[in-house]
Amino acid sequence: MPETKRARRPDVKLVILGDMNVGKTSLLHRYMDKKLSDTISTVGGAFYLKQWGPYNISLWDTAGREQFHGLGSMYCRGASAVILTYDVTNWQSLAELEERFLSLTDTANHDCIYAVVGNKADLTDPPNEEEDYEGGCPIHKPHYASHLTPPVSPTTGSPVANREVRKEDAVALYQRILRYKVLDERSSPPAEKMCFETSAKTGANVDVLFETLFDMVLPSILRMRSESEASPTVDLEDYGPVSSKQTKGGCC
Ligand SMILES: Nc1nc2c(ncn2[C@@H]2O[C@H](COP(=O)(O)OP(=O)(O)O)[C@@H](O)[C@H]2O)c(=O)[nH]1
Ligand SMILES: [Mg+2]
Repeated sequence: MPETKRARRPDVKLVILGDMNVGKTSLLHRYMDKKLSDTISTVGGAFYLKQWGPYNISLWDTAGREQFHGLGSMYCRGASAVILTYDVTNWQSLAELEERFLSLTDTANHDCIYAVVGNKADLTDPPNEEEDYEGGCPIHKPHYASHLTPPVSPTTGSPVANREVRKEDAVALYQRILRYKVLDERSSPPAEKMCFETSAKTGANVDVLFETLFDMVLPSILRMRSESEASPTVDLEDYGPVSSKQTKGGCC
């Protein structure tokens, strides 16, 4: 088979899920283009293809908007890794992962791995003062006793740009995900490895996030290859109306 044709076949699928505005598209842009581009609202979904060693990994962006929500489970079908993304300054965005997005992953592979990612870490106040990004997993102390009472601006009455979600909350969600998936905590990747805090704005932890997952899905690629030696992987054309950058149309 010609190399150009082979290069277009994704070996494995990674999907990024989460509420609107948490920074899913920005994280993908930051990783793929090494910059924070002006993002436009994602319609339906879009994907990138990343070559990782001899393998091609498709990275699927999704729309967090309600009207495209039904597409989420379609995008998760056959996924080997799912990034569940929230905004560290928005408690509700973490709650939504469990309430709305986790069930969409029912169509993912049985050996799918899950990462819980808190984006916009640059907005925490004071910025990253108590955090250490070394090693991919930031460690920080909570800024206030209860995440249920986020700080409120005295002038506007709206929450200030500050941390509303603690790392412990994300770790607890990861553990609930393992239970939901009926996965054994002892044989699953540990929460400390699978919970990240990132900034698509500064790039903090973004490469570490994606590349940790790429390395972790390699066994899944080998398994799928050995299971279906005879049947080829799905060609990009098979994904229907989605273009290699952005969908044009919406959905019901
Ligand atoms: N400060 C900050 N803003 C971000 C970050 N990531 C995304 N944004 C901004 O948040 C908004 C929504 O980002 P977008 O990637 O479109 O979110 P999506 O709806 O989840 O795809 C945009 O204005 C981004 O510039 C980040 O890490 N830090
Ligand atoms: Mg988007």
